[in-house]
Amino acid sequence: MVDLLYFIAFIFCIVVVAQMFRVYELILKLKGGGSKDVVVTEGENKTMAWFYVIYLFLFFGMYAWCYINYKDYFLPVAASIHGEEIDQLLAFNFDMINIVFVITIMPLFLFPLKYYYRKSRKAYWYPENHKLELIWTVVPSIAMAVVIIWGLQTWNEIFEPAPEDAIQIELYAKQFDWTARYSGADGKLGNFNYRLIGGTNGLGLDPNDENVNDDKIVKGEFHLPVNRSVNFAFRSQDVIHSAYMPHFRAQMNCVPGMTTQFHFVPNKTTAEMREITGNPEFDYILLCNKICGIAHYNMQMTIVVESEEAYNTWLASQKTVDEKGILAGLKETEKTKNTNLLAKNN
Ligand SMILES: [Cu+2]
Repeated sequence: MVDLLYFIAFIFCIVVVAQMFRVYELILKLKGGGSKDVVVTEGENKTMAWFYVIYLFLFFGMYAWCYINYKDYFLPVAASIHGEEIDQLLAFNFDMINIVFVITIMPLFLFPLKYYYRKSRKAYWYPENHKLELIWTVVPSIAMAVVIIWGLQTWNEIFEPAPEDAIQIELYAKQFDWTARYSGADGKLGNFNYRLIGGTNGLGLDPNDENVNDDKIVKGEFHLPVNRSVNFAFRSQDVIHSAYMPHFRAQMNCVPGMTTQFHFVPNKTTAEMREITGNPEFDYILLCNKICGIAHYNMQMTIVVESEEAYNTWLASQKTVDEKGILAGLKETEKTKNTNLLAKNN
């Protein structure tokens, strides 16, 4: 209804403007000059040309002001090895775009001043220039090729399989929180099945898989060692979530029914990052970056990056699935039932 009123108001505005022009024409006619076209003088042309120049400086001024004023809202330096490469690639793209933008926009707004209509001057007929055409085809082609080749190389490097000695962590998403699961001493994450989700077993861990018992389940905050490759497996219980770790330039969807993966090497500890940002409160964070429901905003986890010794001490202090008794509640009969279900499933 409101939209309709806006539309009607818009139509009335057009009618009013048209009527004003009609009145203006009638006044001109009364003054005796009505049948002639409106003549724009050289002076008026020049004024308009200067407005273009003023606009140009206002525009670039605003551009610079926004950049300086909102600099604090940008992400700080990347805290992972591949993140630094992504930042370089992005900076190269932006530098190139900015240079071309300034080079093309400046003449666009300065030419009106140089070439506004004067009676004494004739336009120069300049139909073609093969050399110029060759330059403006070849130079952007080369720039484009550099961006694509560099981009593909970076992409391939990032998505190479994780190294053998990578730390295995599972990030499990559900409405509305995260759970991190670390592989135990065996370096293997135990099996799971969605049919086993229930009671204390929120992750659907398989009680019949021996690798499960030494896994460690962590909530609220998880730790990573600096300069070690970390391989994440992402799962979701309900809807699509997205694990977003902005400071490491990492994001991966968590999709129900499948496991997604991403690995990276964090290269700055939380303490180092606090110094870099000048913020003693700084913490790395894991966020959900898909609007997954009403408490989506609250779906986060703190990440602590520290030395390998500190990480090992922290991990040792965490209780295993066995110690927490997460699967103890599962009766033997249920275990058998579940085993049968799993067998049938496979
Ligand atoms: Cu979510």
